[in-house]
Amino acid sequence: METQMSCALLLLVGLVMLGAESRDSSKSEGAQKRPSRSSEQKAGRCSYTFIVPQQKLKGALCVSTETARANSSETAALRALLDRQQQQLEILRRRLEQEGALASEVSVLRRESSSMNARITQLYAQLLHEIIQKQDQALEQQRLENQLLNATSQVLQLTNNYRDLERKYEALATLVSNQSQLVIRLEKHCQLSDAIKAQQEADLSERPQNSSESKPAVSNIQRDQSASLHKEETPQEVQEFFTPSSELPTDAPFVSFPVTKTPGPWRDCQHVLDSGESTSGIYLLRPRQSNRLLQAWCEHGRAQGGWTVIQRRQDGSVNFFRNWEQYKQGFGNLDGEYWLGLEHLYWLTSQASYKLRVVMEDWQGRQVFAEYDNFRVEPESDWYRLRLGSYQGNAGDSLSWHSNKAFTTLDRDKDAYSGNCAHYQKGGWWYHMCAHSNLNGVWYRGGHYRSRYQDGVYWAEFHGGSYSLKKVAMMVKPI
Ligand SMILES: [Ca+2]
Repeated sequence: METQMSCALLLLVGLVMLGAESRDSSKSEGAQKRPSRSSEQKAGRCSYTFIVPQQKLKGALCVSTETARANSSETAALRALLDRQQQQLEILRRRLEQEGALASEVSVLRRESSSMNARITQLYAQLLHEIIQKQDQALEQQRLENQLLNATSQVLQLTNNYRDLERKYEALATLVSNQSQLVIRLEKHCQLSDAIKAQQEADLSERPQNSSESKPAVSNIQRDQSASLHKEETPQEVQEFFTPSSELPTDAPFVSFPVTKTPGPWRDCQHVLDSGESTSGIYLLRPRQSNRLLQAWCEHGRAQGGWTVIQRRQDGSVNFFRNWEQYKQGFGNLDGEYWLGLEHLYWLTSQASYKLRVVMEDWQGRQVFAEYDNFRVEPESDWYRLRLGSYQGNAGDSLSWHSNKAFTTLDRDKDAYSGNCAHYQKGGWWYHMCAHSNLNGVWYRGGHYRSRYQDGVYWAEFHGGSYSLKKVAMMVKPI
């Protein structure tokens, strides 16, 4: 190709040089040229004009057509090459366009991805904020629930205190009434004795010799009178006057008001029974090594008596969903539903070896019991942990699973479950994870109950966890 180009250039340069030489020679030899122009004009218009040097040509003048043919084939080859290059250029251009479109698409996708990321981050932050807000709300709600619960418990406590005061007032009023009647009776006796004495003196003065005859007529009265007068002198004996006795008047008020020979306090209800008091009722207790006075219901009517009742459910009249302090101190009505209190229970069961008896009754009137020996609770420093011995009874054992467990209430979670069992079981108990027995749960009427959680008064071995028992009592007695 390059050789072809250089040949064409040489040809052109040769022609130009020839032209220049012809111009120079035309100036000097103008006279000689004129005859040729005139000959040109004479011959007519030329297709090609060959300017040849002034040298004398010798031989034939030839025009080579091979070079022209070579040039045209080279041109064709060049054109083909150019076409191919143009095609390649076209292909490259298209590819470039395609790649450019792809790149723009990728950049658009990148932009979208970054905006999506930003949106996700924003949503995540929003979600976190909402979660925190909900947690705050839940805490606040729980706090308010606790407050409400405390307020309700206080109101119930006050109501119970008021009832206790009313009962005490009634008892005192009855006592005053009885004392008034006693005073009236004694006054009558005194008046009668004065009258009899006066009569005796009169008789003696009238008939001193008949003294022996008069004795049978007044002997009964004298005996009674002298007896009552002697009794009047000693307050202890007067005190006996209140107790129902065959020798003394037994009017209704004397019998209805149970004044005991020894008003206590006793160590426990077994002590009460041992002291001769075999009537079930409320007694004043003071466990050994404890300065705490407490009242409890002594059950002497079943299982040989001497039982100190520490818990009782029977009509759902008392709310057992209470806090730690209330389970510690006790609550309820001593002649109805009540919880003796963990602190009392601790002092009570630490003075001797006790057994626990749980008595239960279902809604068909069937009664069963479960007994455990060596029952006691640890002090508050150990969360009133439950200690139980071996089981016997016909109710099934639903408490041994809770042995060695701390007591848990709504406000003090000591159970092994991740949440607070008291929250779900609605009571206070020696919860584990959570309960085979829940005797401080919600008292449902009719047995089987429907609730979101197993929160009834149940004993799993007796009717299962979804059956709320009608009557339950827990009581202790020294072994
Ligand atoms: Ca827990």
